[in-house]
Amino acid sequence: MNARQQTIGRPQIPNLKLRKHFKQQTSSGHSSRRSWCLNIGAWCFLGVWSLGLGASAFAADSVSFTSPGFPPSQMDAGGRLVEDWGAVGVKLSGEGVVDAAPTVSAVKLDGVVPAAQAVSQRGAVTLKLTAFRAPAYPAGVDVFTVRVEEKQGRVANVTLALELPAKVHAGLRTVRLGGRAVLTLPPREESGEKPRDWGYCDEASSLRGWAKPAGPCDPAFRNIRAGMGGVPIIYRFSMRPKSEANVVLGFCESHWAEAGQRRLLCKVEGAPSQEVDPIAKWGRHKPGALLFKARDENGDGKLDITVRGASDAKDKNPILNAIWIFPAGPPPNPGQIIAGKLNAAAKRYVDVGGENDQSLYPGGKLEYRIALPARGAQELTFFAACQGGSAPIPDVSAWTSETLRRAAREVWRDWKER
Ligand SMILES: [Ca+2]
Repeated sequence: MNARQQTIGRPQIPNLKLRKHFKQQTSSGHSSRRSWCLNIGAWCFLGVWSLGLGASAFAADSVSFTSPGFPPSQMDAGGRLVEDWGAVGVKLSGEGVVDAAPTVSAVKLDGVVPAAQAVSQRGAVTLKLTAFRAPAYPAGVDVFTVRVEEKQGRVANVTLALELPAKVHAGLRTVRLGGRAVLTLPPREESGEKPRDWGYCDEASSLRGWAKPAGPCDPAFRNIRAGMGGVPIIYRFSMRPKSEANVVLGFCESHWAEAGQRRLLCKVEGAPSQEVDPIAKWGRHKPGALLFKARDENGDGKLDITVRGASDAKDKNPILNAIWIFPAGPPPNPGQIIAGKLNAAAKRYVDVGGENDQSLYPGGKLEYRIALPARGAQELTFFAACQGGSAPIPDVSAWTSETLRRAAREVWRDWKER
């Protein structure tokens, strides 16, 4: 099964594991925990309980929540979501924003999904953090929603910064710890961060010196970006709306020796898609170039370039070595481009994965600038990896806030009816 097959479709409930887990929990559980739990219904036991066992079940210092058959996660007294990889919290700042400790409690979403919620009155705004477990195969996903509401009847500009473990690496849409995706971020467009004129906007990796081009050629052929895990490589370039350009993509395959392993689907906006097997077309270690008559088709002033691995290829990880963008007109000579003799004539020359490459967004701090109208509200939703699992990667996973919420609702309704 590939990643996509694993993460779409109806939720899969590990029934056998579920029964075993439930049995273990109820037979070994703390007696005081068990007594209140039995009072409010055994199904709730796996959902939410107060960790402060002396306190009432629905107003706690910290709150655990889960989905049937999964080990629980926790929201701590500070409203931070605590996972096996670390904790994620939210820092709010802005004019009229004051500090205040949250009230953390157990709530039910849609009347059935156990969740933890932290609410704090922060002067100009109310901050509400909600977390629940969705039964996404195989380890579950925690959905963490940050909601900011304006309360004083005037426009509010606030900045919301994510607080994460020091060792994480933030990409465009995921935060990773080592090779593990631990947090899925909302689309970067929602951050209020201004994009650069051009750059990559994907979950691919830059690999310097990966390719070993044979013979003299442009040095850009030595470096690549690679879509490990089958993620696409995506670039975006600003251009005059509706204008045209000659776009050249450069490739050099140095891993496979035989054709039929890695095939690439290349889409440049405004031009017909092209599929290429670099070994079949050019050979191993042989630089090659594909030409596209590009056009800003949707008139948004940006040219989108996407390279994907063919879904039925043995190796689904796409690679890309170089990009040239030339003015519209007669097509440039591929041999001269490969030799690096037309770089000066190009409007953009990108050593993909190399020296002059860049991300579309400057990155750095994970901050979201939120402009709230009077009495307005805004939500940002993050997906967190649970114990033994990873966060869904956009472009590979089909999970959305809506489908995760629906999956949680269905599993708890089914569980309740047992
Ligand atoms: Ca466009």
